[in-house]
Amino acid sequence: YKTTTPLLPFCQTLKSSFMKKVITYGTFDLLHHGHIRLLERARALGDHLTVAVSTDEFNLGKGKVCTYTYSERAHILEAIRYVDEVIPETNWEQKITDVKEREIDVFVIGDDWEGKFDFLKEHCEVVYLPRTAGISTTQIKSSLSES
Ligand code: C2G
Repeated sequence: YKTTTPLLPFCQTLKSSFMKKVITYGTFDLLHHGHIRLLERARALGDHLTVAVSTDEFNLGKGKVCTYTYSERAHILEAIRYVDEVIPETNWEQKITDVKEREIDVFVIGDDWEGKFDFLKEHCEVVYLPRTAGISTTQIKSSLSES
């Protein structure tokens, strides 16, 4: 028999209510294995990973001038198996709204930010992961400029 109410949306709603959703924020310029290890570990904390990528304008506020534009950085992140969704990070205030509206269970970021986002603890788990030593976008830029 043909069901009148399509099952797919129901299954998606059901799935989304049981999925453990993770979010992280960052610039992710000149993507390197430190970023990939962060994304891999973040994704492993749940069933779905959203990455909020800093826009070019927001990066200027962080004192960062990116090599890749926002759309290039977003496109690269969308190609990573650990990333399920990419959204823009446009300001410092959006995290609580993002966590609430997207029903996020875990906020993850590298421990260079240790303690900086503890205000999110009343809304979700907050996990600071050890950074990968010996690699950074800044180091990549300087080694390229020396060569
Ligand atoms: N990272 C890492 N190991 C590295 C370099 C980066 O684990 N060697 C992590 C950072 O800790 C961060 C993520 O990779 O969790 C992205 O790093 P950046 O692009 O430098 O992000 P950042 O400028 O710290 O932006 O609102 C939060 C900010 O947007 C974070």
